[in-house]
Amino acid sequence: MAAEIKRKDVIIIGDIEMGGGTFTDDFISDKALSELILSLLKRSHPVDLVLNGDTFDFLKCPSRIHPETFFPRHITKEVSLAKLKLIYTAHLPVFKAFTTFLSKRKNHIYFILGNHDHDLLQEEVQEEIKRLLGNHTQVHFPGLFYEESGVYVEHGHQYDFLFQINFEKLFLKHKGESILNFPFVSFGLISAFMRMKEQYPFLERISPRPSLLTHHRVVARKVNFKTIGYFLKSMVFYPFRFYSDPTYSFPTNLLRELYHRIRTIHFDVDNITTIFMKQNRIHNEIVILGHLHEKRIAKSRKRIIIHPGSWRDEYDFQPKTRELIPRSKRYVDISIINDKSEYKIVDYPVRRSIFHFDEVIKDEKKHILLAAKEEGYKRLVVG
Ligand SMILES: [Mn+2]
Repeated sequence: MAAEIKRKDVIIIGDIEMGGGTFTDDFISDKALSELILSLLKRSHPVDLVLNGDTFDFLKCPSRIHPETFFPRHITKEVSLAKLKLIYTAHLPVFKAFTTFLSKRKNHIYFILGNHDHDLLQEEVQEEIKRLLGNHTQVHFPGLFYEESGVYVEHGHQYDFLFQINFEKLFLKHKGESILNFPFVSFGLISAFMRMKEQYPFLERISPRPSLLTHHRVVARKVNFKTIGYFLKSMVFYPFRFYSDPTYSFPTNLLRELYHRIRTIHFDVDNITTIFMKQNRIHNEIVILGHLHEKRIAKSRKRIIIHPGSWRDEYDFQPKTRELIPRSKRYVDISIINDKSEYKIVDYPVRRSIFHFDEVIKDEKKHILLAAKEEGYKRLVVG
């Protein structure tokens, strides 16, 4: 009797970062992403679609947009649900593509936890996503990682000192309500930087950040001023002013780290690949990480670590020409045939033009809209 061939495909897409359609939302590739998801329907064997963290940008999503955007610090389940509603409205084509993808019973979606979608830890949010996708059996929230036949997928923020989630204390109590226990830096981002992101929405899409800031002194000064200001207030003022508010308690071990970062203007994420390898607890052949928004491959004799890059709208700054080169979107396509895994890193074609840095900083909002137009995305909030 001939052995039956067992095949399953695993598609990994990370750091999509769908937000609320406002100027703090950096995802505009609805058209490309939904096309890609729908193309998976052609496959006759089962497909696991693994969304490797930061699928949603709850962190930079306001909880309401009228009469103006509002970014609360206390994330109750109601706040998370209000944000999810905005994200759903702003990115309907992607949700519809997920739903259609799930219409085949053999297909599954896994939402892995990232640091921008910490809100997925709220059970009500998981239930609401299942409801929005019209499916309660093929939608999964496995937590930090996905594992299957030698393949290991994790977002990677747990290896990033500044964005680690404290799993010993996932929730805080505030005024009798349960709220998400964000890392100190995430609370800081919400309170100190969202208004700035609205004012300079394009800058944060450009890499590398340190060299960029040397070309934009005004913003560099503001970033440093805000960081130092928030930091000082967090040490000497907030703990007293808001003594009953646990989101203002100050983690002293951050002091040295942040001081170092301010001095070196180091606000990019840590080298999580190295930290991951040092911890060396996972021995799978194919490891996919996210969080770093750039393509990176680390190969050894026994295994490969792949960072496919993000799906947000991002650019590489060319210092010589001062051009902004759009980064391409990528996913990892793994086929598992009789427990043997093979991977492909696939570039998804999105046609975009090159912007000029000096033009962009003259009118960032105009270029945000221009980029969206090139990808056929209609923003929810223009004003
Ligand atoms: Mn991340």
